Amino acid sequence: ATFFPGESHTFSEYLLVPGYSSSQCIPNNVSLKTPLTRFKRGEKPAITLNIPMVSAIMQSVSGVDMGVALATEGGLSFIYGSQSAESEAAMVKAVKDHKAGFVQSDSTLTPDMTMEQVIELKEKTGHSTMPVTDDGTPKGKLLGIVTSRDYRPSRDDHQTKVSEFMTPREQLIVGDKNISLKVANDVIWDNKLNALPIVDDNDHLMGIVFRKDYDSHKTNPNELLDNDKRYMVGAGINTRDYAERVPLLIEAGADVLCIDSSEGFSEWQKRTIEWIRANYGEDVKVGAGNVVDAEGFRFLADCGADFIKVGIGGGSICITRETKGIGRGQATALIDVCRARDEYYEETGVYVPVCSDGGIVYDYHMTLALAMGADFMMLGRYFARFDESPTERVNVNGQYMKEYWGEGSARARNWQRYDLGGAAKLSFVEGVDSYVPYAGSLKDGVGGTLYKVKSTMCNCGALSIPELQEKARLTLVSSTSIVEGGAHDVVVKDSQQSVSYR
Ligand code: MZP
Repeated sequence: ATFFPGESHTFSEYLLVPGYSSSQCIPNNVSLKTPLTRFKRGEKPAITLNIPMVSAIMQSVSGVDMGVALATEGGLSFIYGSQSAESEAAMVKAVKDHKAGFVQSDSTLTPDMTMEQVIELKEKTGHSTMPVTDDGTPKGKLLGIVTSRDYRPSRDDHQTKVSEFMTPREQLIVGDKNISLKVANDVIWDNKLNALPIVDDNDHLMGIVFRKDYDSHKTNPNELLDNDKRYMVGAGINTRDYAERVPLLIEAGADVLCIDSSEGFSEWQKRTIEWIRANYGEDVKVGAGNVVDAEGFRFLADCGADFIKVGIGGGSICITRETKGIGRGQATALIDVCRARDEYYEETGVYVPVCSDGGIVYDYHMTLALAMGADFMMLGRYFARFDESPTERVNVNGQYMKEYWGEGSARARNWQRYDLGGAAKLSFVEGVDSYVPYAGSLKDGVGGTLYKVKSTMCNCGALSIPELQEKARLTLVSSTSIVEGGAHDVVVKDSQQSVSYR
């Protein structure tokens, strides 16, 4: 056997030691731009992210709403692959087709449609808010809106008619089409709705402005309705059905793919990448993983992976280490792999971005991951807490929670992620089904987190991620000093305080 020297550590065992900050080091001057895909020295990556965050390839995290909301903030979602290739492709297409503030023509309803039909349409289009017009087309007269709250009712009666649960538009429309969002916001938020319909002088539906599009209360809705930018989106694939799945995802408009596997140092991943290269050359971008050491990184880099994910057993819902005894402390794994990435770059002139996947608990863990060399992070638990994750918000003992389950849990039954060949089935579980505290909108959550990341970068004298990686000074901490790091030897008045400060 080979014994790795030293122990493997987690993020919580490290701290950053501040460096010199000049007067230029203010959060507003910090850029979080980062490469997503491999590039040669002197060239630019084909895909860059504006923020170093991608959402996990999981049923309970990455659907259409997450894809749109995260892309809006400058990150990227990987739509989950543990569904049929057709429904995954439909989700990819829905994100690509989603225009800020605009309603797709196939998402309109008529008042006499049944709940069952609404749900069917929702599954096809992935939209969480749908307008109801008198003739079912966007040209028709707008009668109301059906929101995701309406078509996820606990009532079983799927034969209920749309007219019985739609929100009448009279409650929503304010003035003519030049209404300001300030007024609209008040109306929408009072009604706890996420969308505002805009009609023309003849009462024809022009589109819908979604809550996540309200950048400022002064935004004129018309600006959002002329907007034709397309969102970037990724999609998970597995090492079994790629020959059928990849073409559908590419056709649907996926910008990048990622092989979703708990253990990526395998011939299966090599075969998958080879198939993609043979059929699409370098045009289709594909990430691979997960690995936890230099050897695994080099193997996937040589196979041609566009980025490589690091992390085994550190995910919040993961019990792989307990079940199989494999894995490595996330910080140590990341440091080892990033060193290998830098050596590979020196040697070959090819930079292969590294993604730290799983185990981010506090916002400061993100700054640590970037300082240790990660180009971006994949997050599951973090995003599952927001409105935009595809799961139910439930009240558990008086506290709002969102459901969050692992891809290796009995609930997800994603056997392909853990597949080692042989009979196709989930032999034992490697993940749990859980709740995470509800945390409001993605926009607010991500904004707060990244402000902290930028502030810490300033404390380290860094205005960009590469600069942080170069300048960061890290120290391991003893278990006693971890205790010292929290509030201690005082009686905290409000126990929620320490939680909200993180
Ligand atoms: P976290 O952000 O919740 O800590 O971790 C998310 C990551 O855990 C995912 O991106 C994936 O790599 C991993 N994951 C997903 N499902 C399981 C499981 O059921 C898992 N064991 O480990």
